[in-house]
Amino acid sequence: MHDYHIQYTDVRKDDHLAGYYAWMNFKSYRKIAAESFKPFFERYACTGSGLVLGTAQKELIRAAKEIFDINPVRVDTACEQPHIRLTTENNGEAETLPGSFAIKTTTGAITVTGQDESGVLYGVFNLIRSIGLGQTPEQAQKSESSKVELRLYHHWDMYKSGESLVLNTGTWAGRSIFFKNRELVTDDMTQIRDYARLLASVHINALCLNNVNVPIREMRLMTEEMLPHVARIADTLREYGVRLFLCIHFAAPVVLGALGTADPLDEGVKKWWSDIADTIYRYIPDFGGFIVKADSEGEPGPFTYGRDHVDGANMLAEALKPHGGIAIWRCFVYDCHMDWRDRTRDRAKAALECFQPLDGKFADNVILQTQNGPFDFQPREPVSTVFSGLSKTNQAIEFQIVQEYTGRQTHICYLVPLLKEALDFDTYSKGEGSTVASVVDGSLYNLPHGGITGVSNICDDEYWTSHPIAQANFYGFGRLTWNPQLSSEEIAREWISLTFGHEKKIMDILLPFMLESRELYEGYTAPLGIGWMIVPEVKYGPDVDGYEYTPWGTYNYADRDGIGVDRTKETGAGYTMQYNSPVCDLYNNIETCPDELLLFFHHVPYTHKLHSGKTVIQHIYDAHFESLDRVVQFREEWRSLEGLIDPHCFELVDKRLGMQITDATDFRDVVNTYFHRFSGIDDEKGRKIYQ
Ligand code: GCW
Repeated sequence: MHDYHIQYTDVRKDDHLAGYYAWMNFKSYRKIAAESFKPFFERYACTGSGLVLGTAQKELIRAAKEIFDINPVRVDTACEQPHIRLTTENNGEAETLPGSFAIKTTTGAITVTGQDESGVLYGVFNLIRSIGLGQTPEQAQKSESSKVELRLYHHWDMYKSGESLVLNTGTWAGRSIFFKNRELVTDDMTQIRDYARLLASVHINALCLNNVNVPIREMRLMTEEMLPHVARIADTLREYGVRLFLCIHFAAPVVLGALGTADPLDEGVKKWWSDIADTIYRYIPDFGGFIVKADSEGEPGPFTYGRDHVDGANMLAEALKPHGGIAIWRCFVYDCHMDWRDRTRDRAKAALECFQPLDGKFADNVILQTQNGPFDFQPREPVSTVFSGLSKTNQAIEFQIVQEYTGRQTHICYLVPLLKEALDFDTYSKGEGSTVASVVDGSLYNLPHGGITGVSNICDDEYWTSHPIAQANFYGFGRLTWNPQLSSEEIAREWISLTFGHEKKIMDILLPFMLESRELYEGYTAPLGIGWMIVPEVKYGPDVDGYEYTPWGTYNYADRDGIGVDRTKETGAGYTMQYNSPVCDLYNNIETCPDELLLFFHHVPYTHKLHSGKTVIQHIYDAHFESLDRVVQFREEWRSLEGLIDPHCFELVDKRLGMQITDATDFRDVVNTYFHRFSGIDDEKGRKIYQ
């Protein structure tokens, strides 16, 4: 059988290629940089002091050197010659939310005002980005802030992912940058610092170090044994204004603490966690808090002790509260021992059924974190109903930036359109305009906390993300966490320009393909919102029935007549009714349900006509043939860029496109043959479907 395991790229740390600096390779901005910036970069002034402000100055100096060959001189603020002025004295120039900044250009100075030190750093990065985008000092002026308080990149890393292939746990991206040779990195922090720089450049302000599944070695990260080392990482991240979080294991008091129980209402357990928190904050004074996967896929939780999620989350929140920490509690709670024979139960309904009754009972330093869709990061899912159903609880949305289910860092799959769909989705929970973005930034219900989090696609390779183009997902995630209003195209344009320069031909070829790529992946994998037609465990490669008779609750119910899951109120599981009006009716009604989600909500015959005018079976054939054809065509287009792109990157992408084509061909043939055999309906265009 074809090997669908992760294909790593080579680690080439010796030559720091452009890929390592990603979109922040200042030297590559030289070609486009406006001369009119130069006089300003001769000098700089800085009001205030502090660690992050120091970083902002370093980055400014680095940009001056790498873009303009200038060693800027530090002057005082009274300087009358052109200079760049950094200041945290915010007299209304910048907004007051943390991280806000303003850039203002006059003949004498470009002033970067931050509401705080991070604001100055973000302002500096924006100024430099403007240069990389070919703007003038006048065009670089702006004032920005973000309502999204928590912008967190979550490393699902583990000790074991430091060296080996990872299947069901660990990072799906490749080898960990934090755990190397089965040890936590404790000495040279250069790579982690370079990474923190990339995070801050897109204004990500938090990082979680370890996987949501927490084996014993990772449990020890929060103990005296490991904290000195963890603190070194936190110290490095802090230079760029990034706070560290850790995932914890709910039963740690039993496993590590030798208590007989992890009951959240037990006084001994409470004290144990509170001592743990005190210890952590001694080493890491700005520690962000805990992320918890509890009572989920075998991870322990409060249910064991007859308690609920409120008891569990609030107990941890109480331990963190005196230090200003937050407990992030995941809503990925469902029965993973389902019976495919039992049609009355539906995994999609589980999260809201579990958490809605608890709305309003969580402490105000608890955030409930829900995946964008009700299942598990499929290429297409409707938006989770948890965002529509809670109004009194802080919420965060969790995306998967690593391509566990979207092409395994081997296929080009630009995920920003998927993220946008979820953030722009109207929950109607307070009438029209109640977008998910406004739920998770806390503004819709005026809640104290909220956030956007993403499972990181970073690994230890020369491009950080295995596939060079997957850097765009890291970049795009960060840009959207700061400003969910940005468009997918704007972000892709920025990324392409900053990464590959300003050659028009590159933009003309790469941009349209990136914007289509998620739908292409969807097109040759699973049709119309059904998902899950993949090899279990590796979660990659075609296997239509792979999950069909498993306990995971992820079925397609295909038979000779039709396919899809009936989730309607009248004849199905009723998941549609968890949405607010009018969304519930839109999805519940087969006439109005959007094509791309049809099979998620309805079981239909293969001959059912879509809004597109095609039948379902013809759509399946067309999508599989055409999506693959487009990738093949793109490879030719990519090859026409030879000479315009760094040769190593050019070849790497070309090679990966070859793998994408091979695997998409497998998908096309397996899925088409499967449904042709089942339905007996021929492709109306007479293309080759194997028997
Ligand atoms: O479906 C599973 C993924 C796991 C992940 C889990 C989760 C880290 O395959 O890799 O665990 O979801 O989101 O908790």
